[in-house]
Amino acid sequence: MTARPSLRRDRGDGSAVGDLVSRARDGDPRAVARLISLVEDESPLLRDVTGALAPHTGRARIVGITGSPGVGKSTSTSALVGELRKAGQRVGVLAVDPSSPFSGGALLGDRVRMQDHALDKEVYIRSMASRGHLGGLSWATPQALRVLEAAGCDVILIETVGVGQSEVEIAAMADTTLVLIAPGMGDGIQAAKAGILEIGDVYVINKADRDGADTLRRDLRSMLALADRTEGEWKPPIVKTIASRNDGLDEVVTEIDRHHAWLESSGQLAVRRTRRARDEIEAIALTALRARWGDVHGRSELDDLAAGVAAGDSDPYAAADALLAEL
Ligand SMILES: Nc1nc2c(ncn2[C@@H]2O[C@H](COP(=O)(O)OP(=O)(O)OP(=O)(O)O)[C@@H](O)[C@H]2O)c(=O)[nH]1
Ligand SMILES: [Mg+2]
Repeated sequence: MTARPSLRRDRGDGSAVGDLVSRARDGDPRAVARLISLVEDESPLLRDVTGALAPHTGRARIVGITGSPGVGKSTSTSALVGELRKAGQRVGVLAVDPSSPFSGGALLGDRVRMQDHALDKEVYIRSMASRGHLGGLSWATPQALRVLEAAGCDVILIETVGVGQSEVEIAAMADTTLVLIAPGMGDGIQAAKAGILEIGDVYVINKADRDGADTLRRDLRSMLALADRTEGEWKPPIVKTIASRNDGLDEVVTEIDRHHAWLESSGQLAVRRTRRARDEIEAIALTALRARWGDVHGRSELDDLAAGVAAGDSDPYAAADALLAEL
């Protein structure tokens, strides 16, 4: 951990933030780390930070990596970083753990795995936890992405730990979502359950060194053919990899590139990014609203209104209107 000198004395004028952002843009990893910490800590400087970052965002490709625990996400992420570095790309990695209240702990193993890239100045690696934020990941992750974009990352990989809702949330933040499955994990059935048939842009059958990879590929292909996918004519490819041996990741990169080209030519890139901005604005607004609601709720207004409704002096709609007028 790097020490964090206080920024408090600079609160309000934003000059410390401007300095941090320009250092981050120059590729200073400590400045990048500090900016992400400001995001995580919900610093009062956040408005200044996002304001200063805005002109430098919108260029990176964002790739989400999801899949069941142990399927090989971290191994694949590390191998992908290697491939992308070969192509001269600056890479950001955001490992997001929605279930952990602490960043780092659960992802320690991943950090060790990522050590191949620890000394590469063109790679930023950061783990984040939602820490029980109101609005959780939907609010914090996009801001961390902005920091990495401003730092000049060409590609940002988001690895999520966990299943279900978080996978869908991450998919909504990515331009391209990779869904990893592996033979022998009961993934054939899980796939349909978790809704991953709808979110994948590229499917990766990892651990292809194990028995059952071809069967899994066949099953997945027929399930995908039946799935109700709405976004145009993109047919998600299925790639086989052995991430632990660095095998097949070049093909994954090719498919990510092909998907990106399709996103651009079909107009879907703009659609997805606008939708993402919408979600982001909504998450920020709802978080603010909840905070204000908490303020109102904490006072006695609600109790008074409730007593009035219970006594028949008022109706609940009028009471709700009165409460909203307070916000
Ligand atoms: N046989 C085989 N093992 C692999 C392959 N890829 C990864 N593994 C192993 O599978 C285990 C889990 O890999 P991780 O990359 O940590 O999986 P993960 O999806 O990040 O796991 P969580 O973060 O816990 O959800 C490790 O022991 C890897 O070495 C592969 O292609 N073949
Ligand atoms: Mg992992």
